[in-house]
Amino acid sequence: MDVVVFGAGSLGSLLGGLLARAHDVTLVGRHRHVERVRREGLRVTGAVEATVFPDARTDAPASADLALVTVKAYDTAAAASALADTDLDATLSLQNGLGNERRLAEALDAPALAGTCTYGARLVGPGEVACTGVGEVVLGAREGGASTLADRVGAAFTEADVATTVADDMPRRLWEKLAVNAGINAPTALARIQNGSLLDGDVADLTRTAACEVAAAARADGVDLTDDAAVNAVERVARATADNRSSMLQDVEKARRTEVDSINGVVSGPDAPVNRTLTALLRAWERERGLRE
Ligand code: KPL
Repeated sequence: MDVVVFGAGSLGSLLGGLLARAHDVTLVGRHRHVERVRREGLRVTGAVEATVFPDARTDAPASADLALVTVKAYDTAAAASALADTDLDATLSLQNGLGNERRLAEALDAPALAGTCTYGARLVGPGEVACTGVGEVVLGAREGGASTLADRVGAAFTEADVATTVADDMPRRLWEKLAVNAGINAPTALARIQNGSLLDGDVADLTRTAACEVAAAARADGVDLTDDAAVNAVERVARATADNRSSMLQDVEKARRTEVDSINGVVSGPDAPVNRTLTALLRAWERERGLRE
């Protein structure tokens, strides 16, 4: 399969590197990283070790079977317009937040699959990405149900030894992932702590409540996500990624805009005071640093 990874940051580079073991991969990313990959290949270190030689560039190629979109949620519209002239059979969003695949489907002339990913990744520097935890990619039709396209993409990922499940309940899984990110990302970013530190102490309640508020919003949207399921999911992921620094903590440490709008901000109404507070605090931090209006 011919795969273009649009957004060769940490997760995009890791997945691109893993997929390049079995497929033709093009990484689209920033100049310095792309230049190094072109000259010396991409080194995957940590829990998986490999050196691969994908194509690498700063703009979208003319065609690909699949565009794997891994940009930050707030860059999805820009990614879609950059891919507008690429001849594609399908896109797969592996991003935080809700609605990314809908945005891709609306903007591009190719079906969009939805997905979640629990692999841990850290961009060590140009040309090197560390796998900080072997997780799983789950992908499927964005509105749920069976999909031969999802089966085909899932088989291609499996062929490259990327642990992958094809699921027929993506809407529920995306809401559950939102509950996990709502409970982990903002608290770790604000308190500057690793994911595992959320499991005990005062902040554990905050994490659980943020996840339950997301579960309530999911139910209001017709998705069957119980509070228990949301709490179990957030605790399971915090335990499995205990030593990781969440993507939002990494953003804050690098003084970059966060994805709070697409995570806690999705459920920041009057019935969700914890998510509203977390959103307000991170937005204030971004505003003070000139990262948002
Ligand atoms: O997706 C993540 C993120 O950091 O964005 C989790 C699952 C919380 C792992 O750190």
